[in-house]
Amino acid sequence: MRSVLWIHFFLLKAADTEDQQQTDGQVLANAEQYIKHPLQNRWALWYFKNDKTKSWTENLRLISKFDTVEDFWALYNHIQQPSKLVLGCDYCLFKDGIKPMWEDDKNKLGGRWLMTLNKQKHNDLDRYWMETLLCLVGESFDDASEEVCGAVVNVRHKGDKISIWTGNCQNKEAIMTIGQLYKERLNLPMKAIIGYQSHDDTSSKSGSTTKNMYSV
Ligand code: MGP
Repeated sequence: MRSVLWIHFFLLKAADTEDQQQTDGQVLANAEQYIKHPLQNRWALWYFKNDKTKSWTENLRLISKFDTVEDFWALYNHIQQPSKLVLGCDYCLFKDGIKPMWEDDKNKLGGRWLMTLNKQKHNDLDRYWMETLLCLVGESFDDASEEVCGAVVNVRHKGDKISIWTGNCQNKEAIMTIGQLYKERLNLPMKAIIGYQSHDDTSSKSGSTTKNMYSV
């Protein structure tokens, strides 16, 4: 939460400074201008390109890492919004050191809160994804933020998906806190239900759906 405040603070400060420069006509030596604002964690952004000639792992590429508010926005503004990606592509934002795959030690006992957007909701995709990124880099889930490993957006013909991955699917209390706060942050209607599924169930599923361990 503190970091989200920093984000807003930074934006206000930037506007402030611009005004000052315009009125004074001179550049003030303001330390605030030069110090980047640290995030609680370092994050890595990954991109998945659906090339059928390669394996799933080969299609996953690290784009960049960042650990300040300023570098987050620089990266965010530099890359395509999810809605502009080719169908079959993903972005993944994970804490540095955790690969965005079920097999990573930090993910293998975990699962994900999964939001599936029907096709009419494609226009909301970018807004939901930005809010998800802000929840992560802003550590918005109180102590339960520790449980967060990362988030994924899948751009798919059958309906886009956004998920928040957590480290241990047995940590019900933290998972429920994350789910409830996430739903509030996305401003989803009360009647909209999102479900949490373990990676174990997702990776071994035989049909098209995976059973929910929890829902909010
Ligand atoms: P997907 O990209 O998560 O969802 O998984 P999609 O495309 O909507 O497909 P669906 O099965 O959910 O309907 C697609 C496929 O990518 C999976 O069936 C796996 O073969 C592969 N895959 C996805 N993930 C997240 C992993 C992973 O973490 N590890 C490995 N090895 N393969 C994965």
